[in-house]
Amino acid sequence: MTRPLPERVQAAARAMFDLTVRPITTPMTEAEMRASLSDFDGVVPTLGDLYTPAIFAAVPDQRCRLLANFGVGYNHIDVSAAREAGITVTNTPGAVTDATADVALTLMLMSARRAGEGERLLRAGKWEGWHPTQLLGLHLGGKTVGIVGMGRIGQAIARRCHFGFGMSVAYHSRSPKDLDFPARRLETLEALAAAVDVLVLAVPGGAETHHLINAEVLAAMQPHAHLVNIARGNVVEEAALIHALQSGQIAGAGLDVYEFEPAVPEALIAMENVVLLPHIGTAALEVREDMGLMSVANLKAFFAGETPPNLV
Ligand code: 8YV
Repeated sequence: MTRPLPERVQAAARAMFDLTVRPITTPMTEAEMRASLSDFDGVVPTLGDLYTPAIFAAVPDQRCRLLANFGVGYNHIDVSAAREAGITVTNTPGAVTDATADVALTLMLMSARRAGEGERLLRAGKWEGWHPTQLLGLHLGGKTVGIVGMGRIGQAIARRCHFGFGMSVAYHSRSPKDLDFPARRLETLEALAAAVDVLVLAVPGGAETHHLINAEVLAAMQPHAHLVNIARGNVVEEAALIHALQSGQIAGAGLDVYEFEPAVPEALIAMENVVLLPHIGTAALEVREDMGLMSVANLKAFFAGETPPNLV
């Protein structure tokens, strides 16, 4: 395990394997990445552990046969290079869905209703008391949410918006989806951006979605609209987002992920109309336990000679 995972997860792994837990919380260094491939049969890596083609190439006779990623997103692993090296990759879908959707709603509400700004005002001792036109935000009820990427997490967000807030749902995805709630699919990202009050990003990270939200898409959004990102930071061209916020092209943003995480631009920190969370999409003990136990189940099946349940 490349980071300390919850005790229940470590215990489950220890019951079946000779377990080594790397005791620190930062991503592995390149030397550690190489050692992970040469010294272990299976690895449970996670966000920030960059398995690039160069890392696989540097360890030609690797011992590792499985990367059982902790997390649904695996854009830090070059899966085709892993495959070429004869290494299987698995992930943890399902376990993360509801918790991540909840954080999308947290960001939607915080951004639209100016919650961060209000809390900062109060904590700074600057609240002079209620009045009828103070901190007026955007009411979400009856508005339109646009979901970019209608996979498991996108659908969980859409359901919360439709059933919980009476919002209309529009989306853009590569292929039409068979959905159990009403939703309108728009052919282009620009058309979706122009049609909605809140645009929420729920696509996987990786080369295909890098800078999907660029200056053109942001320019298509309405000036009262908000952008929410719970996916991966580099789905958004951060410099273009800063420009769109500074110039009033959009009203606000709620972010859980950043292009150069954990670095967060000072320009974003300086703006009142931006909600900044430190990648807490799945940060609840039971969720992290479920994710970890899923990784362990993948390891167990793989080393029993079976097809792991969550093959990438
Ligand atoms: C994880 C996530 O906590 O599952 C994912 O892909 O983004 C988060 O919920 C973290 O990234 C570890 O993978």
